[in-house]
Amino acid sequence: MVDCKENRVKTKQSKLGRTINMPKVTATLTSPAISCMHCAMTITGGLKTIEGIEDVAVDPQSKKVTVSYDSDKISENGIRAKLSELGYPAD
Ligand SMILES: [Cu+2]
Repeated sequence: MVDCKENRVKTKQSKLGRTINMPKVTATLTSPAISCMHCAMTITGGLKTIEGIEDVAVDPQSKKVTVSYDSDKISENGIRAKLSELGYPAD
């Protein structure tokens, strides 16, 4: 009887461990200060130092920054704050 109960608890725990999925979010921000590929490289390099940011794509022509991130680790506001710090505040 006791063994049976323990097994049930173990099964429940492993199931919970499996269902944890990373909440991946993609945000697109526009920063008018972006003017060339050098800006794009500064932004990409700067944002990638933040834990939780997985992918950064900057298009100097449209002045858009597309960021994929783990919303458990960083928020869109956190990304905006970093962009401002780098000299490229988003609209
Ligand atoms: Cu530039």
